[in-house]
Amino acid sequence: MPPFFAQTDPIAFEGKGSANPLAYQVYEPDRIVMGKRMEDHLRAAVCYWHNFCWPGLDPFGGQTFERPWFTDDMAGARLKADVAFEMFDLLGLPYFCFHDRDIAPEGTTLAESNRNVREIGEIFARRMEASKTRLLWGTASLFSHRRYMAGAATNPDPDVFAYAAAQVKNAMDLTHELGGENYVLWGGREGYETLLNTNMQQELDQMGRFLNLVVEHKHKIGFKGTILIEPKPQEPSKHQYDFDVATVYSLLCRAGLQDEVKVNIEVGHAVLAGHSFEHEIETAMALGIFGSCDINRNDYQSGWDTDQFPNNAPEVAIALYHILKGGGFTTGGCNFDAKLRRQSLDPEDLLIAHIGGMDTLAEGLLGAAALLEDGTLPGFVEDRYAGWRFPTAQRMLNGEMSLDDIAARVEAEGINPAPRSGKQEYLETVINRLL
Ligand code: XUL
Ligand code: CO
Repeated sequence: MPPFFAQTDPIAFEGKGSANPLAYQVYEPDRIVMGKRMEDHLRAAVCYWHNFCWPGLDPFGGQTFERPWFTDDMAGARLKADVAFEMFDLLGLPYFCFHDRDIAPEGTTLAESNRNVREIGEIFARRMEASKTRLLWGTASLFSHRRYMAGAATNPDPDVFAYAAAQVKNAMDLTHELGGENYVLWGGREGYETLLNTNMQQELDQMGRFLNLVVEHKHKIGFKGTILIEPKPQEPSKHQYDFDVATVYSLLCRAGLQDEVKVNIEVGHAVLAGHSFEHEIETAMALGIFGSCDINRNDYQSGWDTDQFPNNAPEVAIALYHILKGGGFTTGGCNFDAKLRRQSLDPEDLLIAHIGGMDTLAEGLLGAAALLEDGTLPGFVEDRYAGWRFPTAQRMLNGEMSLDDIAARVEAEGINPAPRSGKQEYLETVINRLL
């Protein structure tokens, strides 16, 4: 096969002064930041769907990209797999992610679809022997085919639930065999369009059982990776049951899975939910369910999912500050769930987009490290809560004191708290000084 990209040498680090768009300016995989290699901090992944499957359509126009593998058959799927690994190797990034339907066409039966997926899985296994790129996560598309228009796990038809479960089993088994480090569930249609035709309690019961089936299967096959749910508030469903991190936590508690499943937080989904990305990260950290990130950028005006490549380093720095402060990634990483704009037609645009995204992540990592190493921000927060270290405060927190006991103490000691400044503007100047 002739190469798809004109670029044949792996993308090199050339430093900040370089005007070469096909070189990293900041991302140096081996550079040590806070005792760890950049690559190991960021654990970046290339996604299959936006790069190799999305044809460039929008609601008003069709395909803009012309790719030789857009043939909807197994020959195209094989070519696509080869080009994908060509790109992974050029970028030198450590991970990739895929949906089952990204990698192989749907057959006329599930058995045929599964065989198609497995055949491409064999190509992946072979290519991974010669490539440094590993699998961050696999997933199943339970939202594209019309059978899923009313949901997969939450479909009113139990046969759709069964079909989805069978599809997930195949995708999980393949993810496990390829050494995937996580398995993701994004429930694009696990929600509803109108309550006029929806039994919400029934659908939540179905969703809880489906998640338990996935976790049971994970243990059965000995998959050591993390099961992740990716929250999103709307689109394609009008109302989704996995709206944001806090809503996912309630779903997990309802299903008894809060210690088994974590979240894959996407920047754009946080924005669509009316949150900041760092709010979602910190919520997950506080609830003990932080897993992984889909790194991208969303248009702040549009109201839909724009999946742009990140290019705002200070924003990324603040998010990574919260991730590093919480201990960093374990099995998770930064998956570029981002796509080119539909006018960016050239093969090299795929490379340039990832290089720019990686440099933004690397710059953000350096910023996050600066915030942590300076210590002003974490120190300020620690100080703000210092009163809780005293034994009387601890007794209020650990349940040793009742409302009566606390009220009696306030009276006996004449407690009359003096408010202290939150110093937001000062802290914002610290951010501006360091980033
Ligand atoms: C959709 C989305 C998905 C998930 C995987 O908005 O983010 O691509 O990341 O299904
Ligand atoms: Co995503």
